[in-house]
Amino acid sequence: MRLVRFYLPGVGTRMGLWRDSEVVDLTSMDENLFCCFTELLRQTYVMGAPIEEIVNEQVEGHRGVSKHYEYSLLDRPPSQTEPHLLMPLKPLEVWGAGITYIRSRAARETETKAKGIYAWLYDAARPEIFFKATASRCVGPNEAICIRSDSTWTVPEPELAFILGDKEDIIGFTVGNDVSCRDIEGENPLYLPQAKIYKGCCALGPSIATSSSICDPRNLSIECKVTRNDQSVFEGKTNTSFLKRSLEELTTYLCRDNPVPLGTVFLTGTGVVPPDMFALNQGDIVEINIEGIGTLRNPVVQL
Ligand code: DO4
Ligand code: MG
Repeated sequence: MRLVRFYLPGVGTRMGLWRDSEVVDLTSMDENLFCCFTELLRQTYVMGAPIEEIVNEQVEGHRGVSKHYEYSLLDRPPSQTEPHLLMPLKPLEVWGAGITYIRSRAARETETKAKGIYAWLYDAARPEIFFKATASRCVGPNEAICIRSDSTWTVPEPELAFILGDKEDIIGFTVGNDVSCRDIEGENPLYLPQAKIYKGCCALGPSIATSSSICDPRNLSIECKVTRNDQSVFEGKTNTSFLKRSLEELTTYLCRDNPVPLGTVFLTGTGVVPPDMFALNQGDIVEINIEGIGTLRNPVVQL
């Protein structure tokens, strides 16, 4: 099951069930239950039922009277006057894991002045985990991701992201773009928060695919494409089977003595890094597709 959030002019924010080419308006069925993803998540614990059961019951009960929208008509730039997709949830916290793919280890070793630390980290028992963003720094589908004004080497990082419930359980998955400044992190690893956390540093969406709808999260293809002036300037792909650490291992380290809020998003690291001479430019379009979740598309803005 894939859930989205979208905006309808004159009506407001809605939650939707994305089925085939259309989105069913869930909020019109129950405004309280479907006011946002975190509230729905809270209700799963109150009602003792999984998300799918709660949603399916509502959809069944409103058969023939529910409102439907074409997904392709929602998947467009945000505007006050047109319906459009929104970030599927507004997480209080977004965390990231690093150096979880051999490709990331290699890229980081090339860019850093602190040679050896990433090679060491890749094999260490404790993973790299860093605070990435709050909802206000994140953007949804078709919203602008940003290049810091003091960076000349910013790149997309296409990552499988998962959403945590209240018992360290994985509720669902989304596509994450851990936009990062390679020049700032390369100068000194202690600059990592500045390379990672700023306005428009993270994109999430387009949907939340519930855990039961993803057969094997360790076998998903991730594809990334960057378009500049209508021409493809970078294409890369990986598969989550190359992820070095299990999702459980990452979750255990994140949550150890660190109570994270319900609906926390965790980015699992990148296995796609463009060649070293590549940097994002103002006006580029970044598209990331993860099978079973959808394509997250964002334009790039230079701050
Ligand atoms: O320490 C650098 C962060 C690496 C990262 O974000 C990744 O591997 O995805
Ligand atoms: Mg990353």
